[in-house]
Amino acid sequence: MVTKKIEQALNKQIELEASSSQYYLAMASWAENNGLSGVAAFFYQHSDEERMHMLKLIKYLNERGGKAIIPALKQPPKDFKSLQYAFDNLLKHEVMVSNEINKLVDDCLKEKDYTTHNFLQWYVSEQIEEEALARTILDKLNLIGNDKGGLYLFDRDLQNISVQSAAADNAGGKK
Ligand code: OFO
Repeated sequence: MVTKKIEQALNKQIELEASSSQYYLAMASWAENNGLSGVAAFFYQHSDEERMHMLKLIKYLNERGGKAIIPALKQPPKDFKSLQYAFDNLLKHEVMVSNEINKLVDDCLKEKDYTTHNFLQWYVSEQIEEEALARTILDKLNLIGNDKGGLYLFDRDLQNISVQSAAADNAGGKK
């Protein structure tokens, strides 16, 4: 059974994962409208993953005797001024989510909720991976600068990353 404090904190995290999913969906749609099909595939995939993160939390909270609340969401931005800007936001967003997960882990220790603490370790590792991926992509973008050929290859690379990650998920992967 989770305490009220942990129930509230998990519900806050459910909202954060749901809004991450919406946010990346907005980026996917923007990229698709700008002819960047690989980037769009990457963000669509990422948006799906965030939804899975949300579902995992909802199911866990309900199983542990808490009540998961499905949140209302704010509309994400319609436009992003550049690719750099979109990925910069992705990284900032992931760093913020990592900080929130860390706070949640800390709350679990204070409440002596070792079961939820254990459950959250998956999120801790996931955040490390997501931050690292966002940094790698930003480094690539910085290298490319305004080079059109580079941008074409970058878009193709992201398409491949999305296909691989979708295949890993379907093979019973971690997400
Ligand atoms: Fe849910 O992993 Fe990103 O935010």
